[in-house]
Amino acid sequence: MVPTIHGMLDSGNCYKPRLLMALTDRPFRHVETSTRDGTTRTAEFLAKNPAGQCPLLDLGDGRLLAESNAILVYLGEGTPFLPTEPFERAQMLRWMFFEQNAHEGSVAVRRSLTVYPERASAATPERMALTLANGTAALTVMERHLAEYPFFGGDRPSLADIALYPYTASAPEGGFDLTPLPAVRAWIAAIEALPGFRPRDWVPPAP
Ligand SMILES: N[C@@H](CCC(=O)N[C@@H](CS)C(=O)NCC(=O)O)C(=O)O
Repeated sequence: MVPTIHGMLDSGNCYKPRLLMALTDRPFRHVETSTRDGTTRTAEFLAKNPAGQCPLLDLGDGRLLAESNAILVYLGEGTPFLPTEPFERAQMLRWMFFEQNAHEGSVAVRRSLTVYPERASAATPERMALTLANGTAALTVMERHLAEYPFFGGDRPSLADIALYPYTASAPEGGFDLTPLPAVRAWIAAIEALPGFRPRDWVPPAP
């Protein structure tokens, strides 16, 4: 059965599973589920994910899975993007936790405060300064890692790279300057050169 990914095209979290499916050339359905029009707050959607967030994976047999990085781990099983060697797998998970703890809450949040007019009232000078400082710190951690290693979690791309790519690539939309981060820019180019790579607004043809 072809899985369905409920997601918002403009969201980096929702892009992650779409990108994995594109890179592994597998079919799925995309159902546009936007946080901006209230779709994630309907009773029907809250019954599927009480957190009221997308992405949400629907396997079509009653099983539902929320949290973008958990979805990556499930859909990544058996693909080259999920290392089987225990230490390599743990390193991949380390960077996926980093993405959620240190990166997404600043780099992604500053972008949403910048690009969504409905969030303008939340974009206080203090919040913009804090997300800029924290996001720059997270991007600098990535730069230091990428100065030594080509990817996150091993010598080849893993789910950690797919988790970190969307909001790093769109960081300039949130006012982050990637010019002083050459290793991050080279890594972004390497991800975009992977066979099967698709941009954020890509949706698959109907299966
Ligand atoms: N940790 C979650 C975060 C998901 C998330 O924040 N999704 C946003 C869209 S990018 C959302 O649905 N926001 C609506 C809300 O939180 O009410 C994940 O990685 O899936």
